[in-house]
Amino acid sequence: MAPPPPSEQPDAAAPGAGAISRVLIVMAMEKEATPLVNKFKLVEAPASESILLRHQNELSKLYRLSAGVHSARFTTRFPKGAPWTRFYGCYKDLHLDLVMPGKDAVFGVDSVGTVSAALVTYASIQASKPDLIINAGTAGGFKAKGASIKDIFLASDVAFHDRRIPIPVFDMYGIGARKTFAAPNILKELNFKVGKLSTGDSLDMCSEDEEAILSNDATIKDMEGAAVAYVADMFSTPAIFVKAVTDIVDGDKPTAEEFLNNLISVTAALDVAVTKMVDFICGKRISDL
Ligand code: FMC
Repeated sequence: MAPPPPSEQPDAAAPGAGAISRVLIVMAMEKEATPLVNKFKLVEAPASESILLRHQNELSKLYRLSAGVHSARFTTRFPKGAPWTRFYGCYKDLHLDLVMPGKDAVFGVDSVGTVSAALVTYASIQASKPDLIINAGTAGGFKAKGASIKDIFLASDVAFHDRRIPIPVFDMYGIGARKTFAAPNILKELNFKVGKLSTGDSLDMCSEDEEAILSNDATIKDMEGAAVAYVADMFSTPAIFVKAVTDIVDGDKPTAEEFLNNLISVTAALDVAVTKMVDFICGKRISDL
């Protein structure tokens, strides 16, 4: 039988048996992602181009050059019309894909929130079959639970706080509480804080949300984490959630103002944290995390 085309070949050249080779980073906002795109020297996959074909070309070049050290495999293109963006590249022993839901077609702002996050996560898992997902982003923090501005948290659990369905069992489905993939060695090595993450589709917090967040026992609050976790679990892909605190939810400053004032400086802290994490992941197996 003829050998399969390069894009169908297994990642035989992965650094060590069982080592993590493909990492998918899911982020919501361009401002959060740009420093990481630069740091990892990722390049943008043009929306209109056939990703499959382009990667086959890249691969055959790589195979010619170095007997295939890296597979740049991303076997399905994003569908036409989706605003999702993808940056990719090799960093040390890893193939990285950094994806974002992109800009809203009508308003031109980052498509933050659960719907877009779930969609782009779904499409990216189908396309790249990552070994590991990192959902990185900003979050609000509760000072009553020990959060401060610029803290970096690894979420131990995720849940929703705005899916109220007061019917038995549907209520629990709505909350959707789940444990995240435990990464004790990342925590030990990188000294991040640990806390539960609560996700909802609003930046602000009404009293019903507050009650739900308290009952979720959350230390941090975002707009994507539990949605990414839902999709990652559906396809049995380990996912870790690294969140940097831009605003103190139970403080005295208006959330939107505090968020915008701190976004750039906190994003810098997030990028340092994600870089350290990716450096740690290099050459490790999932079970080493
Ligand atoms: N509440 C909810 N989300 C956020 C937050 C807060 N106090 N601070 N920062 C965020 C994150 C969300 O996940 C969004 O991606 C973005 O920042 C705010 O639109």
